[in-house]
Amino acid sequence: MADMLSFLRKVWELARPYRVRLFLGVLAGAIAGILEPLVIAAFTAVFHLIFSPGTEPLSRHLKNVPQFVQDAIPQVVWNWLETARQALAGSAKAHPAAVIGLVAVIPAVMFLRGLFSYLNIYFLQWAAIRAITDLRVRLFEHLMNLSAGFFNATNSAELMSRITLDTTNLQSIIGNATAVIVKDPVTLIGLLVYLLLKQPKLTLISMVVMPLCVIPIAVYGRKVRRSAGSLQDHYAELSNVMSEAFTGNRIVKAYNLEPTVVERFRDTARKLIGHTMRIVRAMEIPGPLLELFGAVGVAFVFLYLAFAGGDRASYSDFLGFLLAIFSMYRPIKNLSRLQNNLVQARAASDRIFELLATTSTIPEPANPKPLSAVGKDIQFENIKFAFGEKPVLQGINLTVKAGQFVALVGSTGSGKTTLTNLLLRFYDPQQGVVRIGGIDIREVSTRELRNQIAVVTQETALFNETIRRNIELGRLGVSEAEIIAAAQHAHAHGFIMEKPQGYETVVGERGVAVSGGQRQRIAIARAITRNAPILILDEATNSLDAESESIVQAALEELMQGRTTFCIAHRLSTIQRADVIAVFEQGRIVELGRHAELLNRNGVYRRLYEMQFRTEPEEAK
Ligand code: DGT
Ligand code: MG
Repeated sequence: MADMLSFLRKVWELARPYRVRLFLGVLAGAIAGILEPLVIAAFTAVFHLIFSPGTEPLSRHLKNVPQFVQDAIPQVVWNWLETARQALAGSAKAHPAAVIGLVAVIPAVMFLRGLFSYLNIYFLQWAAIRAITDLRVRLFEHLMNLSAGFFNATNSAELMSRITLDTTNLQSIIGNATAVIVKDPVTLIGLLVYLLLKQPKLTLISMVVMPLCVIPIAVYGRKVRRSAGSLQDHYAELSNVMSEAFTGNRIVKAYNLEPTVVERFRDTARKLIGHTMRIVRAMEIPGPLLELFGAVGVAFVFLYLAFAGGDRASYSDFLGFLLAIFSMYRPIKNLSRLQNNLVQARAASDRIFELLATTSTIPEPANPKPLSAVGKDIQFENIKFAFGEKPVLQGINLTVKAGQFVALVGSTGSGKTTLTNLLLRFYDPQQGVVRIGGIDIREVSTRELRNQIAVVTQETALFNETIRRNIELGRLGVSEAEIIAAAQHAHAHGFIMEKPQGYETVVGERGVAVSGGQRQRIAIARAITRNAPILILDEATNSLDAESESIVQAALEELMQGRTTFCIAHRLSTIQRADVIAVFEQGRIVELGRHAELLNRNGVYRRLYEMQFRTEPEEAK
């Protein structure tokens, strides 16, 4: 119960900016709810007037119309009703207009009820979709500010399903629920008051079985909650299967994995069946049960009338009574679903709010220091870092002077990329400090820090946009001339111009529409436009042929002028002129020095070097 309250409070927080429409929607719902008994009152009044206009005063005919409505009827209308009654008592043809007007009251009240029901749902949905859109944007924004570690640990397809599916669920459920939440209780109470006022005894008789209704509602509510949660999990899993299968479709094809993937999809999809059916049962069983209870109640009333006899009500009163009883089904049914709806909404929103509560493991400093990396040394002091148990980096001490060219070499998995990730503050080290110009990078806003760094990553990532845009993303708002100059430096201009659409070529999802080497050159152009004082090149030229590599290498070396550069390379030919070469082995820097020094040392570096240049070891000397 307390959970439910805190859930409703959160929903209210979301809806608060739209409270005016929300209020209008609630108001329209209340009016529509009140109009429901009035439809019946109007119906029975007209029925009574048509079948026994008699000589009784008008108020007798209107006895089913609540007093406050009667009081609100203006004298003109009253006179006109009286005219109609008299006409009906004699001949309807005497005053046809009055009679038609009288009968028209039924569609008129019906119209009003329909109109307000519509406004009720319209306004509430108006507020719901806006509140949900805000939530969606907030969720996405929140996720975008979470750390790299979070994205490593979380499945991206699952996140997508959170943002699209769970929020959509929440919206449709809230939309449905809000329509019910106001109108139906009002209708129900209105009808009940109407019935108790007019036919207290019959009403109570018909209600004896009503308490039984609580049972199915309570029983199914719990089941729905569990199934709704599992449904969401399975949908997330389904998106995951799909996203892997679609993005990895080349491997799926090459290895004939289609049946395997389809099988996995089928298994996951089938898991949805059981839970969906449980929800269907929970939603659909209470309805007919309630109708059954209602019918049993009415049957009791007939039995009472048949056996007790006595004060049998007049036809029209009894008609009104029956109409009112049957009109109560729909709101009761809706209210019984409401509980299930709310339970499902909570299951959907629990996850959303859970995500929103996730805090970044890379905290932003409260009072960030300004940072300009130009001319500043970079220091890694006694760094220790682990993703899990086993340290990926330990005892790292490395000072890089401003403008130096540092090469990080070493076997695969030895922690080179991870070290640059620490500089980018994708993660914080468990021990030790990274400083730029003496300032701990944790005291600088990540935004400002990353503004100082241009990076070409190992897995070149392009966005599914034009080449121009991909280059421009290095620094938003750069001029056309700069984009072209960057592309020329990256040795990309030539192949770009050969494409029919030139710079407007769309590179496809993750750059599939351009070759690996082209992708890499676009990424280098992007790094060039960034024009940042620190440069990280992680295997930046590994996809290029020897000729392009040497040209791009020349361009990169030009770019390195005056910038502090971290260059990770497996091909040692590209880093021989580095100011410092750091040799990594199992998370430690085992050798540090210039090319010639390291060769002379006869250690790890020399071994690596000789393996690559086995055919021409002479050259090394
Ligand atoms: P490379 O690119 O193959 O030459 O290797 P490095 O030296 O760039 O290796 P690095 O720094 O990417 O990875 C070092 C170790 O850390 C390796 O054992 C894999 C592990 N590792 C890297 N990234 C993650 C991650 O996101 N999560 C976990 N759990 N482990 C990671
Ligand atoms: Mg790497």
